[in-house]
Amino acid sequence: MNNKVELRTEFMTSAFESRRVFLSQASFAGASMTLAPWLAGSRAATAAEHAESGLIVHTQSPLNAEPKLDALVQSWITPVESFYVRSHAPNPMIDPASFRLTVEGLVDRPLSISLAELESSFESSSVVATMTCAGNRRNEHSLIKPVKGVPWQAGAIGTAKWTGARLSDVLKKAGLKDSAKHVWFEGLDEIPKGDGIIPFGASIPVSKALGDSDAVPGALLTTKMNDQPLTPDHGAPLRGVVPGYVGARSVKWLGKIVVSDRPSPNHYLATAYKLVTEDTAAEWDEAGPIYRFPLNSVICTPAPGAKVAAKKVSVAGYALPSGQPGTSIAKIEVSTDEGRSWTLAKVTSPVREYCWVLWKADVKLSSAASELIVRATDSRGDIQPKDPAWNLKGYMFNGWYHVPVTAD
Ligand SMILES: Nc1nc2c(c(=O)[nH]1)N[C@H]1C(S)=C(S)[C@@H](COP(=O)(O)O)O[C@H]1N2
Ligand SMILES: [Mo]
Repeated sequence: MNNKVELRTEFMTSAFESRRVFLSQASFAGASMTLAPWLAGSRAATAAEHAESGLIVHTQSPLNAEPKLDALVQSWITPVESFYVRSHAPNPMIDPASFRLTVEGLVDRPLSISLAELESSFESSSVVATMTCAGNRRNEHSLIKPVKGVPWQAGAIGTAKWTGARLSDVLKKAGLKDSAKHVWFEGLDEIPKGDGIIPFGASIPVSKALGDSDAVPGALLTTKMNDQPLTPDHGAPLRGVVPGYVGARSVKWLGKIVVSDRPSPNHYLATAYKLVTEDTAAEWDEAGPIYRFPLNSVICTPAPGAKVAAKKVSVAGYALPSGQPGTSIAKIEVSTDEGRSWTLAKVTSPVREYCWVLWKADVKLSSAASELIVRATDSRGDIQPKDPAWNLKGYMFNGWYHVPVTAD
């Protein structure tokens, strides 16, 4: 089964034809056509539409864009139009009617599942979970020493309600063999790499795939984001979501699952997304793949350079516990004197495993020009480092977050 080829032919026919396919995707998913077409899932957004929604567009094709930070603290659940997009290739064109998810490898019964079967044969489950790119805050990391990659500010993060089938149920239906240790995900995108083209891929340990708790599935095969059909930018018609893991493990446009005795050989699991300090074969070989995201916190308002009332500055932001199971934010602190003294912030949102919290604090400036600083501590007692170690790809930056402001 090839999810793409037939479609490509159809798309080549004419602009009218391609429009028809997109619309069928939207109506399959029951999208309301009163929504803007790119939100209703009928097509990808243009640069102008993203700019209108306030996103900072780093690259248009593939789309890499993040919201301005003040948009992120408007609500605990991030609206889709304010949700960052990180894609390595243009959105693939997928016909939802002929789409099949295949499940193969170390299973008793290989599966080929249509979207309708996924909805009718498996119980639907929802989870609120934060998605964050391993490269979030790369621009600050690059102040230590510049690195390549999308220069993300602190907006490559968002929290959504994800809905779909539990991966564990699909794997149980296929029947895992005893030797099964890792679950590979493969996207339907086509990323130029060297002389060839590869899909985006990832894998997670079987223990995580089957590790559902009462509140949180180990991983979900999602068709909905915030109760609406997934948009093309976020992986329609099907994406994996792995709560607690960096965004790169939540594969968009998911077309294939392979169960294996080893981690995926795909470039984005086997090579990229590792913490190395030198580009040597020894370092790459030794470093394991990044899975869980780190503890983090960021000030979203005021903006850098803002003029504020020295007596009372209202500060707001997000804080993310590390993706370790059972971990939540324990303490968020703001300083105006370079970290000599700290004011406790108040959490203004629900507190959940694998989710950010939003917070607020009122502080006084200790001098006419000051930096606001935030740091968080989680329930494991881990505290954000003041200055984290540099790494070659600029991943996992979670140092104290600084915002320079001046008294009005
Ligand atoms: N197929 C596919 N899945 C993908 C990617 C991609 O380029 N292709 N990017 C990954 C990365 S690096 C991140 S951070 C998240 C971003 O998800 P979003 O664009 O929905 O915010 O998707 C992940 N899944
Ligand atoms: Mo990412």
